[in-house]
Amino acid sequence: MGWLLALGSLAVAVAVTFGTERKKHQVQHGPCSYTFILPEVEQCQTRDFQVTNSLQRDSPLPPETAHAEPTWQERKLENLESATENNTQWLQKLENYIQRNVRSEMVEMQRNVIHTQTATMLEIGTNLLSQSAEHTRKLTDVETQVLNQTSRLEIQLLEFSLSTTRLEKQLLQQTQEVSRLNDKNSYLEQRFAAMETRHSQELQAIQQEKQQLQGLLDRQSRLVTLLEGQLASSTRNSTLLLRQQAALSDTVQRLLATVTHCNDIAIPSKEKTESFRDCADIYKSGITENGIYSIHLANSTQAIKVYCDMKTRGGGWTVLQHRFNGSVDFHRGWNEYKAGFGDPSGEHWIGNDVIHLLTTSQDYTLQVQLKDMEGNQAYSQYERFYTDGEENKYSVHSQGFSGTAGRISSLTHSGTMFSTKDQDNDHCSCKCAQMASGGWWFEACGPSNLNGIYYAGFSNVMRYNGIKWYYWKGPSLMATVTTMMNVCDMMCR
Ligand SMILES: *[C@@H]1O[C@H](CO)[C@@H](O)[C@H](O)[C@H]1NC(C)=O
Ligand SMILES: *[C@@H]1O[C@H](CO)[C@@H](O)[C@H](O)[C@H]1NC(C)=O
Ligand SMILES: *[C@@H]1O[C@H](CO)[C@@H](O)[C@H](O)[C@H]1NC(C)=O
Ligand SMILES: *[C@@H]1O[C@H](CO)[C@@H](O)[C@H](O)[C@H]1NC(C)=O
Ligand SMILES: CC(=O)N[C@H]1CO[C@H](CO)[C@@H](O)[C@@H]1O
Ligand SMILES: [Ca+2]
Repeated sequence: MGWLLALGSLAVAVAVTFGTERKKHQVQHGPCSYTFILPEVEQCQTRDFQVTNSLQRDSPLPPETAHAEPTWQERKLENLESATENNTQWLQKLENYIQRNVRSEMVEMQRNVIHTQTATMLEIGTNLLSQSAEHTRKLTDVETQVLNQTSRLEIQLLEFSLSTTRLEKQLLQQTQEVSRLNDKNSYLEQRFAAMETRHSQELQAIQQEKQQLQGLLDRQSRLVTLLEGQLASSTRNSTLLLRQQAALSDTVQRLLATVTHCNDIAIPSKEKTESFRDCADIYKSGITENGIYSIHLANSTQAIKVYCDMKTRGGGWTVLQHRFNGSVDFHRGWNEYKAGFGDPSGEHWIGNDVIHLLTTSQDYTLQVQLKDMEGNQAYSQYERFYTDGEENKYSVHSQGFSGTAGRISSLTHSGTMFSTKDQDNDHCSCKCAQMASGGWWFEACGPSNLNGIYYAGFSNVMRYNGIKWYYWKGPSLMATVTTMMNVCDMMCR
């Protein structure tokens, strides 16, 4: 193509340069004809004729040349002819060459071009095809996607519509429910109102009843206070009566005591008029016979019968306890030991209250006199002796031990409380008064018990519950003995 264009332009250039000049020469060579346009001779004045112009000089001779010498002209003509011939040959060669070359190259070129074009076109075509296929595929993809989306959207829409219908249904149901509930509610409200009215009526009735009851209660409480007042006054009346009765019985007792005392001491009415505190008092008044006398405890008008030992160690001993033949039972309870038992003329216990009152009214000495079956006698003495009152369980207090009945005191130490079979105040987990019998100042249970069981006759049997004064005779060796506890004031020391 490029070739054709170049040749075309050459031809045009030639035409432009010489087209308008005088003469045209045409050369026919095979199928190709070559036209040479040569300029007019008169225009070429120069002598040095150029070979390059020889083609243009291929024309009839200019008029100036015809006027020159014929030999030179002939030579020149010959030269021209050969040159023309050479040129023609050269041109032919050139032409041949050109033709050959041009043709083959043209063909080649055309073939090449066609090939190239075809390839290019094919390539382009395939490219286009592939591109279009790609586009088509993409388009299909897009389409499927769109379809997918659409279907999905449709499904969603369907679901939405379904759910919407469901929701609508539910809404409808709920609406129905709400209306039903409303109905029920109104029904309940009616019932509630009815109940309320009934309740308020009942409440009113109850309140009325309550008021009635309140009135009744008031009346009853008034009655109760009235009754209480009556009860209190009657109680006062009864206590008054009791007190009167007690006073009367006291008076009777005193009268009886006076009578018996008058019987006992009929003749020595001189001493009787005096009031004695204890046997020492009586002894000091000049009476030295053993016997039963009346004494008055401090600040008391009550007379107490006591046995007075006026012989032993100076005399004037007030006897608290005496045993000699076992005729009296000493296994007794708290109240009997408190009040005393037995007769002063026989075996007896003077009583814990009397012992307490007597021994705390002034200083007293205690003497324990003991005698065994064979007639051996011994004694233990305590320079100071007293007992507490019942509130302290008649605790014993003693000091200043001496005597012949053992080098160690057999009386339990100070502070030991009194115990009986019915009141356990000892320091034993057992009950000493029940084990050892009688009432005594048991510790746990201690080395003495002058109120144990009185066993008559000789015996080698160990008896835990017999009369005991350990540090004189050991445990329970005191069968058939005489015991006496007596007290005396300063006089007897
Ligand atoms: C739609 O696309 C989703 C993923 O984007 C795919 O899981 C599903 O299978 C596709 N559905 C259809 C019908 O092509
Ligand atoms: C209490 O005694 C008085 C007189 O002493 C008597 O008037 C009154 O009725 C008695 N009360 C009772 C409840 O017995
Ligand atoms: C007896 O009375 C006197 C005064 O009258 C008093 O000091 C003394 O403590 C009383 N004794 C007893 C044991 O009550
Ligand atoms: C004990 O002595 C008293 C007074 O002396 C007497 O009455 C009684 O009969 C005696 N009893 C015995 C068992 O000896
Ligand atoms: C005028 C001219 O140049 N003539 C030549 C033509 O060709 C032959 C042989 O090729 C030459 O010998 C001439 O001189
Ligand atoms: Ca005990």
